Amino acid sequence: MTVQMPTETFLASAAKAAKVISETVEKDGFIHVFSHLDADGIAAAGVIGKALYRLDARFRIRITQWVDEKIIGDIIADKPQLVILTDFGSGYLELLDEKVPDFRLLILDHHQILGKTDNENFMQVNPHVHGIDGATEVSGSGVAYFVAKAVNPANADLSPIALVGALGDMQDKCEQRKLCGLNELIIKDAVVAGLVKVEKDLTFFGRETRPIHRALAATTTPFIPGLSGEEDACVAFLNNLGIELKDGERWRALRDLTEDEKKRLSSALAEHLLSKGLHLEVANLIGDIYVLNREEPWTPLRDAREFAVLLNSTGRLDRPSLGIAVCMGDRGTALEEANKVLDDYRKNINTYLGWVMEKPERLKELENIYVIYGENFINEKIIGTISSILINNVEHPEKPLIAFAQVEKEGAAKFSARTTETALRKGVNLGDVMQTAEKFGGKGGGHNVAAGAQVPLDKVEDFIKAVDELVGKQLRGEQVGSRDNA
Ligand SMILES: [Mn+2]
Repeated sequence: MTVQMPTETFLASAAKAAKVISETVEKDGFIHVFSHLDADGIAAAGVIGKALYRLDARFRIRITQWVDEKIIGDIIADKPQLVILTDFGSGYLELLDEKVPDFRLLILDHHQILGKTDNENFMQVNPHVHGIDGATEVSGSGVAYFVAKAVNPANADLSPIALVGALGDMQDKCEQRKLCGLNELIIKDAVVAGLVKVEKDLTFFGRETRPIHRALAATTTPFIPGLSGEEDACVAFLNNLGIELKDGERWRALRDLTEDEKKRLSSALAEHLLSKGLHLEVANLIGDIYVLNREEPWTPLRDAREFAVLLNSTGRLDRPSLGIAVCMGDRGTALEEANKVLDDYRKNINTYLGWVMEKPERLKELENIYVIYGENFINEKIIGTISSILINNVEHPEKPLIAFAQVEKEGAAKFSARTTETALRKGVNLGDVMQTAEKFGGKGGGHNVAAGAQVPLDKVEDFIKAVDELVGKQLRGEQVGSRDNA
C-alpha cells in the first residue's frame, strides 16, 4: 500500500475538476463563473477565464463579495450546465446544497470548509481537504491555476497571475516574506517559463524600475502615512536622509542604493511610523520580491505585489472586469483604465487612514483585540484593505484587529478581521471567531489569519464584546467554535 502525500491528492482532485470542465465544454455547456472581489478572487477569475477562453468555451464571469442570494438567483434563472466558484464557496456548502442542489458545481477555494454535503453534483478542490494550509500555502487563484494547468499544460503561463493572487491574500508569511507550500510549485513554473524573477530587497514596488522616491510613494504594504501616495513628501524624506535621488542625469532606483543607505532608509521608516503612532518590524520591510520580467518597467504589473494592489483596487471600486481583463492579457484600454482606478484607490486609502488616525476613539484597544470604528465613513469594500494595512502597524502584535463599516441601507455592519503571525502561533483562529456572528443574527467565517463577518447594526457592540472574549479564550489555549473538520 502506498501512502499518498497531500500534494499528490490535492493535484489529483485538481485533475478531476479539470475533467469536469473539459467534458462540459465538449458538450458545449454554458459555464457560470463566480469569484470573490479581492485581488485573489479576480486573479482566480482571470486564470479560469483564460483557460475557458482557450477552450473556446461558452462562459460568463461575475464578481461578488459574498456567496449570496444574488448568485443563487442567477444560477436558478440561467440554468448553466456548470457553475464554477473560485476563491469562495467552501464556507457555503450547506446553503448551496439547500438552494441549488441539482446544479453541477465546482468549488475552487482555499477558505476553511464549513458544513458538509454529500451531494454528488458538487465537487470541491480545497487544500484543507488534504491537510494543506489554505491560509498560507495556496490561494484561490493558486487552486484555480492547478485546475487550469490540469486542463492544459500550456496554461502554465498563467502562473504569474496565481502568484499575484497569493500575494494579494498576503500569503508571503514564510521567513522574509517568502511564499511557500504549493505556492512554491507555482513559482517554479513561473521561473522555468522565464516569466518571473525572485529577488531579495526592501519590498518597495518597482525596485529596479522606479526612481527611489516614486517606489517609496507607490508602496502600500506597509502603508506609510505621510509617504505612501505622496511623491513630494518622499523626495523630502530621502533628502533629509542624505540619499541622492540621481546619479548624474540618471534617477537612482532602489537597487542602486548602497547597503548603508538601505539601512538608514529602513530605520528612518521605522522611526517615521513610530512617530505616527504605528509600529513596524524593520525586518518586515525586507523580503522576496517577485518581478514579472515580461511586463513593461514602470507599470504596476512589473512587481507582483503591486499587481495585486491594482487588481484589488478594480474589485473594491466596482470595476472588477478591468482586473480580469488585465489578468487575461489585456495591456491596452483595460490596463489604462485600471491604472486610473488604482490612483483613486490609493487616494481613498490615504483618506481613510488619515481619518482613522485623526481621533483615538476610531481605533480602540480592548483587552484582546483592536477595533476600528469605520462608521459610515469607510467604504465597506475597502474595510478589509484598511485592516490588512493596520494589522502590520499595531503596538501589540498578539492582538488581532477587527474593523467594521456600517452599511445603513442593509442595516448591517461589515467586519473584517486580521491577525499577525504572533497571534496565530498563540492559537488565534479568526475564521472560528468570526463564525460567532451567527449568534447575533449575522454570518461570518474565513481563514485563521483573515476573516470577515456581517451583523445587524444593533448587535455591533455585543458582537465586538463576544469577539474580544473568544480571542481571549483562544489566547489562553481554550477551544472555540463548533467546526469539526476545518
Ligand atoms: Mn483568497
